[in-house]
Amino acid sequence: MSTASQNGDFAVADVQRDRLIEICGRLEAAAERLGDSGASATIAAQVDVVQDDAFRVMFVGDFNRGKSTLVNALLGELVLPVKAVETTAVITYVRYGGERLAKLVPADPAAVPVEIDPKDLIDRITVDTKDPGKPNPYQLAEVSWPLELCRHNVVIVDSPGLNVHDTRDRITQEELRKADAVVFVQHAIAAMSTAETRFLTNHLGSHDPFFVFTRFDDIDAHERAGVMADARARLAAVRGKDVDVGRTFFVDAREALRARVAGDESRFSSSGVAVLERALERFLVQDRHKAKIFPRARVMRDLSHELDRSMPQRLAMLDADSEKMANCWQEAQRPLAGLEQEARQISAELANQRALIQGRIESVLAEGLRAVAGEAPLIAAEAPIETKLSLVPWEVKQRAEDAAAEIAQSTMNLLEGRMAHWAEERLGPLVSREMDAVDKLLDTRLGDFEANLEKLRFALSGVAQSAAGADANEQSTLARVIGGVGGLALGGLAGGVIGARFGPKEALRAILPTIAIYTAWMFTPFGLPTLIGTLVVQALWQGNNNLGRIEKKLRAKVGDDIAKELRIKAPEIAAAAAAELVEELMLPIEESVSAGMANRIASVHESVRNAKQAHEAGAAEVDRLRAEYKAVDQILQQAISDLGDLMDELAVS
Ligand SMILES: Nc1nc2c(ncn2[C@@H]2O[C@H](COP(=O)(O)OP(=O)(O)OP(=O)(O)O)[C@@H](O)[C@H]2O)c(=O)[nH]1
Ligand SMILES: [Mg+2]
Repeated sequence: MSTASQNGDFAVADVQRDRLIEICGRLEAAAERLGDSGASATIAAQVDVVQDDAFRVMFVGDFNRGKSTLVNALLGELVLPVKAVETTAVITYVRYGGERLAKLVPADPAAVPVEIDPKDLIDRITVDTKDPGKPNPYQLAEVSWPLELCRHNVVIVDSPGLNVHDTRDRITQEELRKADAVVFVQHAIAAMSTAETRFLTNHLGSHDPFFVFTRFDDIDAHERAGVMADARARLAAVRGKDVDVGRTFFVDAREALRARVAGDESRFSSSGVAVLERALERFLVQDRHKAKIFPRARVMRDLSHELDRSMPQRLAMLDADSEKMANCWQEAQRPLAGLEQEARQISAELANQRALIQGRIESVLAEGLRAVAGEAPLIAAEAPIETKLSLVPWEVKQRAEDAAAEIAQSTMNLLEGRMAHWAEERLGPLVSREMDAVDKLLDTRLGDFEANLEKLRFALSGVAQSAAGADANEQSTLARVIGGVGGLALGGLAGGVIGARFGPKEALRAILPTIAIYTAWMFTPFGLPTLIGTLVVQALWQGNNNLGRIEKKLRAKVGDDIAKELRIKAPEIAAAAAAELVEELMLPIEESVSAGMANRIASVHESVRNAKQAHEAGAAEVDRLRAEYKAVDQILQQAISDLGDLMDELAVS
């Protein structure tokens, strides 16, 4: 972004990220020196995630709205294809790279990605105007470019125009789930078309998009204030609340691109894109940066506390003589077996919970689909269409079929919107409640597990664990460490669910794409028109010449048929969507909980083995290990304090 700010906010965020990585590096080494392989693997996994974690800024909108022009303007070069017709055919990621490279990922998962000359990129990812519907052989283009903006871990995502091809729309919707910031691009001269309104309602409900209106240059100066007010009012009508003025931008994207290419910063500034750029930057380095870094820092601090608190027990095991150790180990066998048993039980309870949640989501979803199906006749009676019925003999059938197809499509579109709304109202809160319940279950059960683990460690060392960190309210429970680490490391939707709880909005972001994909499947029209065309022809044959009445009948028939068909499909769709949702929400949690408990048990074994080996090797080795533990303790204390500083800084900045 602009040179001045590059050295500002992004630099601060970069430094904080690097500090977290550096502290994690020290912690990993400390865990290794303690011989705790589970902890060191956990920390290493966190470092990998923090290192790869990018800010994804996704540009979406109908075709030809200026998405690629805007992205190029941010990049300062004509990297992506820009044309006055439907253009972008493939989702494109732009990342930082020292060299200019482009890679195409084939749609066929068995095929390997191909490196291409970036100059050829435009040819390869541009829609074939002779056959726009032809699927592009690639599913993704990845561009590396030596751009300052992307150096700060920003990945820019350009997407194909919406509402032209179903498959491209579907890919875009999936991609939205991963976006940190969404830029919804429209024309200032015709903001919020029916299709755009639908997209905003159905797919952006859980995002706070940046709204960009291009082609502001096409509007006469004296009309501009009116156009801006109108666009904002339309947005507010759909969002159901006033849209933050700071989230709407009226720009001349083409001018911005030209100015950037010419290196003319003042022209770039007056294009309006500079303001957008700064707003995006602020959002990324403030809101998103904190949302990404803070929970990781906290989980690392909790883990450091956990390691630190085991220190007196480790030392006590070194102080004991080998005969006493052997006795303790003997004594510890029962609690150890108990702990293993408990771990199995907790895993089983989670699996149980998953089945319960799946059942609940399925039944609520089926109920919603049926309710929406029930609205089909009413909606079909009013659905807007353009085709007019005709009595001219050679037109009758075709017109009737066209009208029926249009009524069906228009009804389906409206129903899809109802479904999205319904998911937002009912399913979002349900999922967030269920995940809260999982959170509580983990709190209690992992709390028990932790208490038993502590008993075992006490049996082995004769020393109780020291109290938690200085802040009593921040006392780390195993649930928080395991839940936090697991969710975050897996990067899954579960990430924020435990440890740092998701609210209904995040739950929605997690479930809406899945619901949209399944409802789209449900609302795919199903061979209505032919049948209905014949019906109308019959009515006319029977001497019914009142077109108004015939259209009414046609609408009633279409509405009833849609309702019937949707009711038939509802149970199957509800079952499939619930299964997929629950798998995405719960499996990462289950895996991290099982692995976390197994790690704790393994760590007990490891600490006993280390003490035993030292005893066998003799007094010198025991002294060496004692000194080693004390050194590691220092490192842990320092890391805890450094993480605390970083968290304080993140909290106030
Ligand atoms: N006058 C004017 N033209 C613009 C503006 N933004 C984009 N254009 C032009 O609009 C056309 C479409 O721009 P693209 O960037 O290809 O649009 P897109 O949204 O990426 O289109 P798809 O890839 O088809 O989805 C190009 O001819 C641009 O030069 C603008 O703000 N003002
Ligand atoms: Mg484009």
